[in-house]
Amino acid sequence: MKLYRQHDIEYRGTIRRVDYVSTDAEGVQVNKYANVYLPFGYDEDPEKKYNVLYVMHGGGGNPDAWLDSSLIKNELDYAFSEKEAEPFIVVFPTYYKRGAKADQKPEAGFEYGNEQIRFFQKELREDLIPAIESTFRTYAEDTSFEGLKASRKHRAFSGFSMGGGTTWYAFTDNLDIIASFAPLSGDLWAIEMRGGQTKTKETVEYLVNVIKESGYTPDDYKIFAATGVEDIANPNLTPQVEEMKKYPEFFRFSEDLSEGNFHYILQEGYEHAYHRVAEYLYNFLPYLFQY
Ligand code: FER
Repeated sequence: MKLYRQHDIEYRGTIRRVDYVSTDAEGVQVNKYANVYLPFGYDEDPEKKYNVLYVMHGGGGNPDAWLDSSLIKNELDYAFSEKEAEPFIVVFPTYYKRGAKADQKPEAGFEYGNEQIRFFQKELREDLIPAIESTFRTYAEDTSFEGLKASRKHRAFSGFSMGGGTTWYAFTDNLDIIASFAPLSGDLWAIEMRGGQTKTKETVEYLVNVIKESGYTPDDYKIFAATGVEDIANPNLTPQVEEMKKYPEFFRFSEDLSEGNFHYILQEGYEHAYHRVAEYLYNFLPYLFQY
C-alpha cells in the first residue's frame, strides 16, 4: 500500500452543499444535506461529465465527519492534480435522518444502526442519487431507474465502519445502479451484526445469491475492501474476505488493483480511524471507475 502524507497543492477542488428531501421509516418527510467535492476545473468545461463516488461516515458521524477527520480532500486534490486518477465528484451524505444526536439512540445499540444503514439504501436510490445527479454533470442521462442503471459503472460507494456496512448493503440492495464498492473497516451485517465473523458462510452465501439473482458477471462489479491489523473490524472483515475468495467465479481476487474484481488491503499496525481508512481509499482512487 502507498502511504499518504499531506501535500501542498495548487489546484484544489471545492466543497458544496446539496439539500434534498427524504423520508424516514414512518413515511415522514425530512430535510437532508450532503457535502459534495467538485474537482478543480469542474466549472471550466460545461460539456465534461464526471464519475461519482459516494462516501459514508461511521457511527455517530455526519456529512462533515470524513472531511473533518482525515486528509481525504487533500488526497483527492493530490490524486487528481498528479493525474493518478481521472477527476471525479465525491459525495459525503449521512444515513441519519435527523442527525446523529437525535437518531443514534445509544441505548438501542448496534441493532438500530444496522437497520438505519439498510434503510438508507432506499434514500440512496430514490432521493440522494437523483438529487446529486440532476444537479451536477454526471454520466446519468436522467435520474430515472433506467438512467441510473445505464450509468452504473460511473458510480461507486465507499464508507468507514458503519459506513463500511452501508457499502456492503449498497452492494446487496443497489447493485443495479452502482458498480464499484470500497467497504472500509466494516463487514456485512445482512445475517446478523458482525456476521462476517459469526456467520461467515451464510453472509458470503447471501452476497453470492445477490449476484446470481442480478445476472451480472464479474466484469460488471468491483470490490475494494480494506482494514488494519489492529482495527476492531479486522476479526469481522478478514474471515468474510477469506470466505469470498472461495468463490472465484464471482470474486476474482487479485493483489494487483488493475486486475480482477476483488481486492483486500490488510494494513499492519493500522487501527479503526478515519485517517487510516482514508489512506486505503487513496490507493483505490485510480481503479474505482476502470472498466
Ligand atoms: C465492524 C466493526 C465495527 C462494523 C462496524 C463497526 C459494519 C462499528 C463500530 C462503531 O460504530 O463503533 O466490522 O461493520
